[in-house]
Amino acid sequence: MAGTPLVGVIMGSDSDWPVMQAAAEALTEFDVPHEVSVISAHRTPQRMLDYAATAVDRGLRVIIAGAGGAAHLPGMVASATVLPVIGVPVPLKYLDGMDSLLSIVQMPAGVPVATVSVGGARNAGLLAVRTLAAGSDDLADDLRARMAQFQADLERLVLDKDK
Ligand code: RP5
Repeated sequence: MAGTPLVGVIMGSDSDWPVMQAAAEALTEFDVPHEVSVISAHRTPQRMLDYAATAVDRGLRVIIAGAGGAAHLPGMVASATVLPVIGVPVPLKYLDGMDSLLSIVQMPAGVPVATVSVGGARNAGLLAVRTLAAGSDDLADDLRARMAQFQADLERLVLDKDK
């Protein structure tokens, strides 16, 4: 997507992409410039720390981090950046994603991760849009208007079924 990325979508493995692509799709729907990277807390720890340390200077404003199993990526990234981090628990073959959920949501005080539901990558993308919409620049004004329209459309989808 054109423009300096404002949102970084990262995941522990390319095997997470079938879940995580919904986050990127939501950002694309709102024309939010974003980047997608595979970064593993366990397999590429230095890459993870470099990514977190340079994120602000590269222009990122929100990071969406998805991982499965022993899902340490969102929390570790949150510990190494001041940006808001949205965690996506990716469900794997065993334990129905409960391992991923608990690994991401049970953060120690002082290091927040905004955790969405298991597999909830679309909501992660929408939450990133809302985070940007909370600003006071032209982009925020535009995103607030578009989010209001999105919500009205969502409501209409339900009400139209009452015929
Ligand atoms: C986690 O291990 C990744 O986020 C992924 O969900 C899981 C399995 O990774 P692969 O073995 O499929 O590469 O770190």
